[in-house]
Parts: sequence; structure tokens; C-alpha cells
Amino acid sequence: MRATQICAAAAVALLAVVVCAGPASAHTSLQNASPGIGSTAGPPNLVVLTYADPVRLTQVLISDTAGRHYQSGPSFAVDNTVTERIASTLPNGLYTVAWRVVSPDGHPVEGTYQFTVAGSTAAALAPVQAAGQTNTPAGTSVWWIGLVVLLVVGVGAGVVVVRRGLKADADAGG
Ligand SMILES: [Cu+2]
Repeated sequence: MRATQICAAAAVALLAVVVCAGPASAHTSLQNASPGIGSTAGPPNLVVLTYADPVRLTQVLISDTAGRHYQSGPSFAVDNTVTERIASTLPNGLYTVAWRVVSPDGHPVEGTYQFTVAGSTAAALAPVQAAGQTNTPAGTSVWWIGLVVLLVVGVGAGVVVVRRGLKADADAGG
């Protein structure tokens, strides 16, 4: 009985550690960015982000102050470096890069930074979002919904297995 209680406490503690170490924790970190963080320069063709560790499942969104998105296709990661193409010449203005990556330890990390484009020849209000291009929802919720779904499915599967085991025992005993 005591061993069971200790195991349960350990399981709860482990779950608490996993849940508390949320996406905001710095499991890896952004080391360098191009265009530079807070920089002002001509329109870039690419956003290149360099992290402290190799990253995977990367996502980079590039948006202007009106919320229009300028990234072209999915980002791609090679070791510590993530690259995102830009669909067209950016007009002058302030842009936000929102990134999300998964650390080597499996934890998602995300952040944003801004840069300014100056000296561009592109028209200021050019409609740049291609038809069919979808914007992903902002925020961290997608990761946690996925985790919660996995936990619920896992618990449900466990309950089914336990019930089947009890039924089998009852059938064998009767
Ligand atoms: Cu971590």
C-alpha cells in the first residue's frame, strides 16, 4: 500500500515537472537572426534564425502591422539554423517574425522579434497573401491541446485495458 502511494506521488511530481516546464522556458534559445533583431535595412529575401541547439518542427511567420503574412512555404531547419523564404519584396514598414521550434529535449520554444524595412521599391499596400495560404492560430495553445489530447487518449486506453483485465479475471473465476 505504501509503495503504491509513493509511486503515485512520484508520478504526480513527474507530471508537475513536465507541465510546469512550459513553452516559455529557455530549453534552447535564439542566438542570431537575419534580418537582425530591431534592425532597419532593405527588404530581405529570407529570414534566417540561428539557435543554441539543433531544432526541429520549426515554424516561422512573418507579418506586417496589418497582420498580412509574408512567409513563403514552410520553414526548413538544418542543425541549428532555420530558414524561411519571403514571398515577395517587402514594402517599407515594421515586421514581426514569430517563430516556434522544438528543442532537442522535445520541448517547444517560441518567440517573436521585429525588424524594419526601409528603402523598398514595393508598393506599401500590395496584396501579398496568396490564395489558399492559411494563417495558423497565434499563441501557444496548439501545443498544449495536442498534449492534453495525448494524455486523455492515453488514460482512456489505460482504463479500457484495466477493464478488460478485470472482466477476463471475472470470467475465468465464474
Ligand atoms: Cu526542455
